[in-house]
Amino acid sequence: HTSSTAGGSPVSLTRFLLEEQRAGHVSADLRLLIEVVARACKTISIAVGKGALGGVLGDAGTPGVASMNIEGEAQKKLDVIANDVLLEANAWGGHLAGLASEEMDHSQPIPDVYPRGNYLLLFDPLDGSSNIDVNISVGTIFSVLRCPDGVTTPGDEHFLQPGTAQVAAGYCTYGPSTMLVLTVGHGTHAFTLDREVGSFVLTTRGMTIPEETKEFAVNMSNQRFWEAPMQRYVGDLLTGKEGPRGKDFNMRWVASMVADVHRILTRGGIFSYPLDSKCRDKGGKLRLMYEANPMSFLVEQAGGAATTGRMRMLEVQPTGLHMRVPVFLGSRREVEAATAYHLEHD
Ligand code: AHM
Ligand code: MG
Repeated sequence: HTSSTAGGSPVSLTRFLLEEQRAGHVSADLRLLIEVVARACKTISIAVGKGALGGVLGDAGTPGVASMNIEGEAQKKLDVIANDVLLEANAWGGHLAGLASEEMDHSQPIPDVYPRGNYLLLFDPLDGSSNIDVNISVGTIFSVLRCPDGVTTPGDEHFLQPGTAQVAAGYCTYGPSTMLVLTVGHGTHAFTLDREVGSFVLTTRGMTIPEETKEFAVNMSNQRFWEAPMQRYVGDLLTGKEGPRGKDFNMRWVASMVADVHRILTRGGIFSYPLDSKCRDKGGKLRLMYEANPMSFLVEQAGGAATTGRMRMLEVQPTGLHMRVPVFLGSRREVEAATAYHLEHD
């Protein structure tokens, strides 16, 4: 890790982004867009942090009639609040052409009353929201694409670009501390919210995921629903030192992707949400465009790897805004091992 301070003084997100702009890594518009997303994350962090005192826990909708998102999942009040914060913050900035969210059936072009820019923003406003009511970390995940040339009013089809086309991606984790983890394609960097000052401060420049790991993350209760190669892969992990992998593994599962990925970016590991017979028809549980792709971009930029078990995640051609995929990401050698079990089986 290189130093996160310049000449001893802390580097704010604002300063970091200005320096990235001077280095030719981001345009002025992209810099401002990331600043707006970061500001929205601060607002969401305040709402999440109030917990039961803010009257924001529980399901959205009127009592007894939970409101649902497009996939028929019950929305939490904070899902709706976080979505509104991100929509409102980004509508008038002038750097976006359109937005898409896990919580909205279709993308939205920026309203005509505001100037339109060249970028498309996708987000999961509050991932892992089943954890909110039990005071466990949740997070916001986002991905930025370019709006195709000549398109002024983008529709869903203009968002369907592979992950390699992302120009920026990140997440904000609302845990014991609030952290923003960001890539613009030149490494993965972590910022911690200084709550007194109200600004994100660079705390790790150039996160690096160890190549090898002895820690895996998966929802083991789905074991009997997995495909044969996944059964075999995890079976081999569980036999430990005596088995073909020759080492003992530890397991972690927060059930909040942002928290699980943050742990992996910090100390290594493999995260997987494989195909199972319950989610087979849907293609997986996690969403490609605003969960798997931004996380895969961050992980690759930190020296890790990300696949569907069969191919590099970032090369998947999306077929729908809410497309789902199996996910394997983290320590490079371990992701390669898990992927090999699948490819050898096919
Ligand atoms: P969500 O977008 O509805 O919150 O679902 C995504 C979450 C991930 O954060 C987490 O990795 C996964 O779902 C947990 O799934 P499970 O409850 O099956 O373990
Ligand atoms: Mg989600």
